[in-house]
Amino acid sequence: MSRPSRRTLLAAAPVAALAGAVTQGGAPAVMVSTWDFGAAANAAGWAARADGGSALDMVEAGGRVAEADESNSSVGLGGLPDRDGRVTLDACVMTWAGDIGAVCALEDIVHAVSVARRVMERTPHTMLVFAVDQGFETTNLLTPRAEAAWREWLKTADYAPRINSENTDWRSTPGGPGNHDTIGLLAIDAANRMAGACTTSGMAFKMPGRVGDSPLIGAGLYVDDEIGGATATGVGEDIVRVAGSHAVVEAMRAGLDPTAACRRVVERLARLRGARVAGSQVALIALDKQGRAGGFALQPGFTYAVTDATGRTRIERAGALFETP
Ligand code: SD4
Repeated sequence: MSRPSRRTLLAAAPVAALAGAVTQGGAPAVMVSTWDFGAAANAAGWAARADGGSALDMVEAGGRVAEADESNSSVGLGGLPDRDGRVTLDACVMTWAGDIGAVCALEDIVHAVSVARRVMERTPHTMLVFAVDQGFETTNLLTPRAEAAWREWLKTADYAPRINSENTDWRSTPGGPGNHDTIGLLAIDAANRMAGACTTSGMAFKMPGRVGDSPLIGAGLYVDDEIGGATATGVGEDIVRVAGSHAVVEAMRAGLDPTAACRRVVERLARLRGARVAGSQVALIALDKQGRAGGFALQPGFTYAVTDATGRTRIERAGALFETP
């Protein structure tokens, strides 16, 4: 079967005019995170801020909420396993000062974001592939629900349809429970410093050892305290190709607002990969130092949670490249 050319693909998938423009509205944001379930994460982050916590404390607190949420099948406890039935987590953090920490393929520890922070604060390195023995409690991350989903998957053991099946979930219920995904968080503290975090169990039924974008600074997360930050969710292989989060921050540095910056990077990916991204989701969110939040995705249905300094949270629906206007 012949593949449509890039030109055909882009012509067939018109860009929604001004999609995402609404995401610039509202009071200045102090915290933004991916998906509707980011609202609960933002509430924890906002509480950390109110307690005098730093931007790093805010994103860690938020990430931990998603990691502890068993119903979220892409983060922490309850995450869907690799094809051998092992749940492995990837996470990273980045601060206003350019301090970074990351962990990949972490097993048996729920709070990968805290391990990433520990790597940053207590080791001379920025990324570790094995868990650090620093007193983190160990837990079996494979919940009965995730195990059942894995056993069901084993019946076909076909990886590609799993990506499409995620797509089916968010196409059928945009913003609904099927949308649970990696969480990326960006926050500004009371001292006007920014930090970010990203935490995930990665793509369901991935090959053992596979690492996506989420623990990679520049791909799943990037923060520049002069400009703002960005974080990503979706098919990590595609996010890495364009160093997605760093590219968004650089687009903001060049003068684009957060939504336009995210959109520019999604468009770049579509030009680069053409039909090969037609069935994938890639979504980016950004927060600039003026407190403007924005986001943009390849596919419709992506939402993100934006919280202002008063603690008020709104859910924004991102514009998408493959959205029918
Ligand atoms: C990854 N971006 O590992 C992450 C996971 C994700 O839907 O967003 N999954 O590629």
